[in-house]
Amino acid sequence: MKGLVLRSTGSFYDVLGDDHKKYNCKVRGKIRLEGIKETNPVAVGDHVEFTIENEIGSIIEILPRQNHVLRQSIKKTGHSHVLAANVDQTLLVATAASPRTSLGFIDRFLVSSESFRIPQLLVFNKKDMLDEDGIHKQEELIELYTSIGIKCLNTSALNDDQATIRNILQDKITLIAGHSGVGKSTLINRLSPAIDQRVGDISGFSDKGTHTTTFAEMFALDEKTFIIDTPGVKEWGLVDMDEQELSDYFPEMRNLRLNCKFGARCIHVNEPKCAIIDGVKSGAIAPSRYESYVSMVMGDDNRK
Ligand SMILES: Nc1nc2c(ncn2[C@@H]2O[C@H](COP(=O)(O)OP(=O)(O)OP(=O)(O)O)[C@@H](O)[C@H]2O)c(=O)[nH]1
Ligand SMILES: [Mg+2]
Ligand SMILES: [Zn+2]
Repeated sequence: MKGLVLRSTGSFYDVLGDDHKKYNCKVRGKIRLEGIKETNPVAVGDHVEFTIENEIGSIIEILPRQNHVLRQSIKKTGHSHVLAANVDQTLLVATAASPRTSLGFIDRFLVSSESFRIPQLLVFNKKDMLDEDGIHKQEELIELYTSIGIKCLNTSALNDDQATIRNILQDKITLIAGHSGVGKSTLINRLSPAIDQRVGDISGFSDKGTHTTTFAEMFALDEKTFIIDTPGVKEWGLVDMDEQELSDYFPEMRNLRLNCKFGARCIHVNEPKCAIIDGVKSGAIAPSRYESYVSMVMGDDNRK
């Protein structure tokens, strides 16, 4: 039978069969994947072929992927983890309230999705917790990210009805990511009363990064609309990319960089007649975005 992987715990998988029933599956034997060093071969969102014997399912094949979202494992260098496969868009839940999302984190997330050619959405949550100054700062951020072509929303997952977000999700598979405690599960519960994801209590997540959600899990909002809740992360490690390639994943730099004197060899850090550095001076590129770029190109991308 064919099915869709809804949840992975590392050794067991919940698979939604073509018969609309859920099966608990294991992986039988070794499943090979096109030369990727991954710590988990089967991912949420994978379409698989499986057999059932004595009520236990065995996944025997992963069908070709349209794409995947990889995260560099912070502990084991060189290893990456497939967060999900076959994703239509990614949605980052961020907040200027607690636990505050740094711009470095937002930019790493956007670059990562862009490198897998997956469109991104930014949802600024917990607006009910902001004072006037906070609201103003959040509006500036929305202006900045909207100007580089990213769809942004400002919300309170706790108080607002989520009709706008619901519309943006329609007929797509959306991966939802963000720090622990920003409100991913709260938002998901809001989107569908049938979903009842555990939500952390305010003191629980604090700064220790205790996760309430422990495994990525896919939920259906309707037959064609799926969302994937993921455990909160402290850092967004970038998967190998070279210096020259990085500026391609900053939409506002992509075209400008063609005018650099050193052309494709320019990494836009201290080269003369660099169109990107000029762009920062003229205001075409936001200083915070350039700062994120420099920290990524310098390779300290796992520390912010
Ligand atoms: N005031 C306020 N609190 C919120 C809002 N959204 C979520 N919270 C609270 O923030 C806390 C964490 O929410 P969760 O939904 O568990 O966060 P999460 O992103 O799923 O966290 P992990 O599963 O650990 O990654 C809970 O106490 C929520 O009630 C919001 O818009 N406003
Ligand atoms: Mg959660
Ligand atoms: Zn340059």
